[in-house]
Parts: sequence; C-alpha cells; structure tokens
Amino acid sequence: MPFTFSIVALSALLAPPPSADSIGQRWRYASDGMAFTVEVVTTEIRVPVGIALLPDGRLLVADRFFGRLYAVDPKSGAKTVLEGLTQVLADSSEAGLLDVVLHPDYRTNGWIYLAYSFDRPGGTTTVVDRARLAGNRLTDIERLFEARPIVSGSEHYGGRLALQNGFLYLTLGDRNTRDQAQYLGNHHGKVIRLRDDGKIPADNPFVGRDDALPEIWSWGHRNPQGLAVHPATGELWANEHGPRGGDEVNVIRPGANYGWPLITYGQEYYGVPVGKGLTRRDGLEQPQHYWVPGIAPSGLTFYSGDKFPAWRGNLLSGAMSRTHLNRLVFDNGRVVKEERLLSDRGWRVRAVVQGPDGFLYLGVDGGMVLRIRPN
Ligand SMILES: [Ca+2]
Repeated sequence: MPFTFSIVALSALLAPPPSADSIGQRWRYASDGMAFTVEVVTTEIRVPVGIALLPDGRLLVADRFFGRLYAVDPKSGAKTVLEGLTQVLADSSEAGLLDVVLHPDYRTNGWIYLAYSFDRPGGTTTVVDRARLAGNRLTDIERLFEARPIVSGSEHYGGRLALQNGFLYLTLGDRNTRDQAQYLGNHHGKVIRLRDDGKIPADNPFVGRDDALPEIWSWGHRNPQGLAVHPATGELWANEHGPRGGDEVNVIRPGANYGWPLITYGQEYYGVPVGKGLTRRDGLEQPQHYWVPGIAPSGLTFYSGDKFPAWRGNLLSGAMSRTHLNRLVFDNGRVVKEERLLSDRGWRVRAVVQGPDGFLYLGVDGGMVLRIRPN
C-alpha cells in the first residue's frame, strides 16, 4: 500500500542515527592489511574491568563500579546479575570487583576466580575468592587470599589474576603507600603467587625468610592493571600505571624488584621528579616497554589465535587515556612497533581478552563489551 510505505519511509528518514552503544552496532577498521569489524555485544556495564568466556559461549563480565558479576548471552546481549557475590566493596572509588578469570581446567573443576576490594574495620584491602556457578548463582565460595596490612585509602588495589600450571598469580598495587613497595613484609606493590587452592607454594622466592611474606613473587610495583601468560614461553607479563608518564610493561620474574618508587620513567602528577629522578639502578629491573606520556594501560593479553594472523604473538593492552587498543609487536623479544587501534572513538578500553573462538573481547568504560572479528 503506497500510503503505508510512505509513512515507513518518512519515519526511517527522520529516525535518529543509532546511538554509539547499541547492541549489534558495528565499525570497520584495518591493521597490517587485515580488515576487521568491531561489534557491540552488550551495553550498560559501567566499568567492565574483566571478561571471561564460559564453554557454553556466555561471557562473564565483572563490573568494577557496582561490584557485580554479569552473565551475558553473546547473541542477544541480554545480561543477568549473578547472585551470591555479596562482599565486594564498591564505593565509587577505585574499589570494586577487579577481575574474573576461569581456571584453565574449568571444564572439569568449574572454578571461577574473582579479585575484589574488601571492607575491613579501619580500612580496605584486596581479596581473592574462588567459586563455582550453579545456574545464576555463585556457590562453593572460598576465600583464598587477603592482602595485608589494611589501608584506609581507596587507591591502587591492583587485582589482576592469571592462572597457569596449577598456580594463581595476583597483582597488588601500592595502595598509595609507595615506599611499602620496597619492603617485603607487606603485600603492597607486589605480584603474589599461590597454588590454585590458595596454599603457598614451597618454591616461592621468599619462603623461609623472616623479613618477607611468603606469597610474594615480585616486588617494586606501583599499580599493575594487566597480567598475561605468554602463550609460547609461559612467562608472566604485566603492565602497570606509572605516576605521570612511565606506564610500563614488565616480564615478571621470581624475586625480582621492578623499582617503584626508586626508579621510574614518570614524574609526580605536579610535574617534578619522583624521588631522585632515577630511571635505572643496579639490581632493579628495567621494563620491556614504557610509555611517556602514559596511556593508563588496563587489561593485557597476548594474541595466540588463528583469526588474526598478523597479530599472532602481539601484546594487546587497553588504554584509558589517549583512548585506544594498544598493540605491541616484538622481534627477538624486543618491542619493534606500536600501533594504536580504535583511537578515533574515545573509548576508555578497560579489558582485553581472547576468546576460545579466537576473537578479541574488549570492555569499554561507560560501558560496552565489544567483539573484534576479521571481516
Ligand atoms: Ca618499574
């Protein structure tokens, strides 16, 4: 009917363009001659800091801001808040749900690992639990770790998790007590290593020392916000926030000291040197890469899938300032190229993970979950 047709045509003409964050919306890009599409999986997750893909295809998405864990249908984008996660401190500061990771043997043991901020009398800290999923409820919840001492501030919780070969790794920020990163008697500014059941491995580097906590794997960190296992070498890699500039990528080795606050490529926020203004010192590790000015890196993964051949072995970080997806290319273990993807959108990229499908999944503040797939 011509009349009906004209009404439809007119309404289509007058309809506003799709909003920048509607489910299914797509954008096209290219990198190294490889065309790819970015598409919105779901929306309205305030700070999607962590993403884990279940074997049934659903996504678990950690919302730091509200301290919620969502299960997301990858086809419709419909999301469900999982029940049972009741102890997260989420107070609009840097506190909240900090990461979600599946055990590598998830299909057989069902363990989901969660890091989050936790309220205690006199202050707050970072904890790790593991739990299983029964329907839409977390069950079998076990507390594996609690960082100490308690601090009254609400900054630099760290909270990134990685699992490999029966071990659990956790990054811990300096809680803005920066000098504590250089002391082994506390957990601030450390990467720690536990067994996947929370017990302390007998071969951790400081086990048996009176002046050190036995969970410590590495020290001298400021606020690591990304943690990844290298798919070929098994090395543990982390990125961390510097102060003003001096964000870093490090290979995390047992017992090593990464220097904060004694050495840094950054400055104080008010523009003067940190301490003596040193960038290197004997006995302190140098980063594999650093950014000046900083990019506020968050999330970290090596691409190891078959969907993006040109990106294999590359290291991907989200970037929350100078908003983009950061891609580092290596040759003989050295960074030889950096590419800033999706930099035209103003997206604060908070999380980046590779799915079992070989696609990449991003969490963007404000809050989208995106899927990247080749065209
Ligand atoms: Ca450092």
